[in-house]
Amino acid sequence: MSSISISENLKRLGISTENNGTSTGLDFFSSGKAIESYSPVDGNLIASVKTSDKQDYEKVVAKAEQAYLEFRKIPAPKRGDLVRQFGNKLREYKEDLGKLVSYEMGKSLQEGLGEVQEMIDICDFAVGLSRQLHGYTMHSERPGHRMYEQYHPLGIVGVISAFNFPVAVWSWNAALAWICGNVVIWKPSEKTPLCAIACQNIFNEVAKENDLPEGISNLVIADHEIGDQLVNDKKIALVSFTGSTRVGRIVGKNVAERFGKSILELGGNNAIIITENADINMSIIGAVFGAVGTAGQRCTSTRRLIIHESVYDEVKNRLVKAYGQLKIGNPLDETNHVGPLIDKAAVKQYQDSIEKCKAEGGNFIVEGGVLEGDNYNSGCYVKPCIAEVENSYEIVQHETFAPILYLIKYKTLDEAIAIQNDVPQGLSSAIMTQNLREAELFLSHAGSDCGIANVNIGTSGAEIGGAFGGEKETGGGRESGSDVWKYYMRRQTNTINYTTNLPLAQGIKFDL
Ligand code: UN1
Repeated sequence: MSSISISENLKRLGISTENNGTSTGLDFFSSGKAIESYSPVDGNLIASVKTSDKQDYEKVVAKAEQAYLEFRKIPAPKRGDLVRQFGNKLREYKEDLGKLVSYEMGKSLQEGLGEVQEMIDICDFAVGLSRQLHGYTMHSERPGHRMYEQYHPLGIVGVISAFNFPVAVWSWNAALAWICGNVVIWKPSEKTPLCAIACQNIFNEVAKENDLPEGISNLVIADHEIGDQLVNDKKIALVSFTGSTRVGRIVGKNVAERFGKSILELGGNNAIIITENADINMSIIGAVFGAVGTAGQRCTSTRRLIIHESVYDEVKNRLVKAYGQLKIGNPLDETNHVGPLIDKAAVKQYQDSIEKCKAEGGNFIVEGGVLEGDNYNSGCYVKPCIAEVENSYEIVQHETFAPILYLIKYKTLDEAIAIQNDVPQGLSSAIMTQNLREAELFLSHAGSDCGIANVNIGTSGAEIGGAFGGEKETGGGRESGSDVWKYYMRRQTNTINYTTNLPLAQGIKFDL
């Protein structure tokens, strides 16, 4: 593979190959060990990054606390204006940031640009929302009284994000948190620190141009020990965590223990039901993009296809043909469909899952394998594969972050829905059908048990306007659109007496 030049993009994003790290705006607090960011695209070292230690973390929190006292006083629509400016900067930096996402994380350039677009979209959404943070007014049972509720900011919002969406997930949280009057401390994945530094640098430009105090957007590049510190820190009012169910279980428990709030976005095990009334062309495109897009490393990736017996062979044959046409390679080359996995540990998990699936009786109709040779020097490129399985296999019940697609045959729609729901996770789901009855049953209370249920759309690629998240082991959290902003605020009920008497509620008499 010819060497990829990213240095100009890095320069424009304010990233040097040294001296990057934790930042509260202008100040850097990075006295920990350095970590190195290697690209899964070509295996090259991109830059080394200084991390924060425990004392650095405390300094960042102190800055954030200080900034919050100022920031909460800025009217919400004015905070919205700052987010508008941030969104405009993202428009300017879209190419550079999208390319960095693609190079540091390994997703296709189209998807890298799409991720930055998702950031721009949430900024636009948050700007509008900054004038709509409204509560209800209600009628008091007492004469001459008024009752209403209002929403106040929480304080410091901690965001712990994963490598697979190294910029967008933070922005969903940060844009809402900011318009709500909070300040944010972001601990990104150690696998994609440069994407995070680029975002912080872009925000810093807005902060500088508006004379904002340091500490509204804070970045902590650090290992999981500092992540634990943040999770257990009473000063962090809300922890928004995206990652595995295993870690999310600990985060949720520890935050609850100290009566903090959490938003958990954990594993998915997403299925598409393809009925006998499906548009097969559309189903194939939806299924293949869902399964191999981002090399199967989205939490919304399609992992299972539940196919009606009457169209099973047709779908299977067309999938085999489609997989035969997939081009795997450098994700910055737009003729390729599939890029690398994030690192060699992910490759090992992919291989182990294939072995486990085979041991349980899985029949691979498209074989997997690790690619070798000049174009695959990083050792992170794998072949997307397909296996016929039973839904009950242990490995099928489990989320493997890799392009492994499982096929399951069904006879009745009730059976298909039961299979779709019979996994511990509950993030995204879809049905491919042109039949109204099938679609409505799938969307009804007797249908999909997931946080996201689509008709004639795949499982991935949700728009930011809806609430994003899932049920069961996916954690129950919601991020981005709809009324999700309420998670980032505390609700207060106010009752005001404008009379000269003090009547008590519930008709209680109390005279002195
Ligand atoms: C994730 O994989 O963590 O719906 C987020 C999607 C994207 C977000 C995925 N909009 O696939």
